[in-house]
This record gives sequence, structure tokens and C-alpha cells, in this order.
Amino acid sequence: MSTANEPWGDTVDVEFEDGIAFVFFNRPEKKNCMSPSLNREMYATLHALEMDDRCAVVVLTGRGAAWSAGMDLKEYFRETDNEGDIFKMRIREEAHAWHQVKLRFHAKPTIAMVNGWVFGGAFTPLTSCDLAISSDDATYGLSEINWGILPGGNVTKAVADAMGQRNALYYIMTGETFDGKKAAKMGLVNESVPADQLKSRVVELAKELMKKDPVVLRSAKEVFKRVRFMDWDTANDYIYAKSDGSLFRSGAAFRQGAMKAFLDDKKLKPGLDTYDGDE
Ligand code: ACO
Ligand code: V55
Repeated sequence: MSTANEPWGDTVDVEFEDGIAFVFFNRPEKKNCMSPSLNREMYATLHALEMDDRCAVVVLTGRGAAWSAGMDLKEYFRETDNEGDIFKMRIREEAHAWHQVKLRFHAKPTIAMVNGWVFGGAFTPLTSCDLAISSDDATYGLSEINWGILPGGNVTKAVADAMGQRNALYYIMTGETFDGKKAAKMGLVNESVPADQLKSRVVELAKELMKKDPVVLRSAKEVFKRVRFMDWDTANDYIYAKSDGSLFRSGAAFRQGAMKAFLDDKKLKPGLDTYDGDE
């Protein structure tokens, strides 16, 4: 269903193209840094897209020269420094919720399309996207140390997870920048491509994801994101439970049809291709 009252339009914008929702950080004049209003609008936007039939895949990107220059030092930090405790905690909660909760476990597959600057607090939405494709000329930095804070708001945890100990500590402690190629080498993004191929590569990847059973695909990513923090026995039990649950919710026609196409009709090699439903 498309929604009558679309929640984006101020600091966030959305463009639909062949099943892809391109979600833009849309404060190009501020290098797309994240203010409390942007955080609220992002949550509402991502929440609405889960129920929007125009969106099969979410692509998170930025307008202008930046992907996102991190937290808004003016509106998120300095202007809230002297607010009361509960107000401040709520500003943080909203900053956390849209990417650590809504984006990380979004109902649709998510791809970060990194077009430019990525600083500090932007590393968490980046690592919350399921997949990430960078432009070679994007510039990344854990710049917190350069202005006197440590990487907060789960940035430290996100980079421990996505960059490995040596790389994470190097960039946490030096605040040096690195480019898209380096980000790919470290595994922070899946791939880095020349700027003029960024969108076409992302569209190609999104189309590949659109061929899968969407319910099972959602469970596959959710299971992955949760099991890494579980012990082996709990993980094994949880994986079976989610696997059964996802087949129940999807109707399991995809799985049944694919087995028939492979085992009986010999029309499909699932090692090499995705079942297309017509085989
Ligand atoms: N917070 C607040 N305002 C910002 C931010 C930010 N994170 N990033 C950019 N802006 C604003 C600038 O203050 C400027 O505002 P103005 O036009 O009102 O003066 C506008 O965006 C344009 O930025 P410039 O600095 O003029 O752009 P330039 O191309 O020269 O530099 C760069 C771009 C390198 C991204 C620079 O703006 C910068 O260093 N930004 C801060 C990056 C950063 O350290 N972010 C915080 C990470 S730590 C965290 O997120 C917790
Ligand atoms: C950051 C820091 C925060 C936060 C979100 O370093 C991001 C990035 C200190 O608080 O709430």
C-alpha cells in the first residue's frame, strides 16, 4: 500500500524506481549531518516503507557531496547540551532507534549506496544496512577523536564488528580518513566501484535480491544478525525456529516449487540460479 501521508519531505527524501526506494539523507547544505529532526523523519520514513508496495529494496544514500557527515554538532550536541536529562536521553534514543532498531531489522533488504563523506555517527546506519556499495572516491573517517569525544552511540561496537580490531583501533585513535577502496578491503563495505558505476551496480544487486522469497530473505538476514551473539545450542534452536516460522509465513510455495524444478523437472540448478516461480 502506498501511504497517503508520506512522512518524508523535509530532511529525508524518497524516490521510487522499479521496486527500489532510494532513501536520501537530504540536507546537502549541511553535508547530510544527522539532526534530531532528521533522526525522527528517518524512523518514520523507514517504518512507512516496510508497508509500501513500491518498495521491495531500500537503498540508503545521500544528496550532494555527502553520504552523511555524522551527528549534527550544532543541533544534536551543542544545542542539547544544556537540556534536561530526560530530554537528552530521548534525543539519543531517537538517534539510535532509526538505524539500530528499524534499519538493522528492516522488513525489506537494505543497501547503503555510499556516494561521499561518511563520518562518525554515520558508521552506524552504514553497518546497519545489510549490504554496502561504495564509490571509490567516498571519504570515511572516525573523526570523533579529532574533536574530543570517543565514538559513541554504538559506533565503537559497529566498527569492532565490521572492521576488525586492528583497523578499528587505528581509525578510532588516529581519526585519519580512508577511501572506498580501503573500506572494501577492510570489509566495511562489500565493494567499491568508480563513481559513475555506483548506481548501476546497486540497481543490479537490488534486482538480484528481488528474485528471492521476500519472507525467507528477511528471516535470513535477521537470523544472521542475531545468532552471532548467541551460544551454539541456542543459535541452532533459534535458526530452526525462524526457518520453520518463515516458511509458514511465506506459504513455502517458493521452496516447494524450487525443489520440484530441481529434483523432478530438472529445469533448475539452485547452485547456479534463483528459482523464478514459473519453472
Ligand atoms: N555537524 C554540523 N554541521 C555540519 C556537520 C556536522 N557533522 N558537517 C558539516 N556541517 C555543516 C558545516 O558547519 C557547514 O555549515 P554552514 O554552511 O552553515 O557553515 C556546512 O555543513 C557545509 O560544510 P563545510 O564544512 O563548509 O563543507 P566542506 O566541504 O568544506 O567540508 C566536511 C566537508 C569535511 C564533511 C566538513 O564539513 C566536516 O568536517 N564536517 C564534520 C565531520 C565530522 O567530524 N562529523 C562528526 C563525526 S563524530 C559524530 O558523528 C558523533
Ligand atoms: C555518536 C556519539 C553519540 C551519539 C551518536 O560518535 C553518535 C558518534 C556521544 O553520543 O549519541
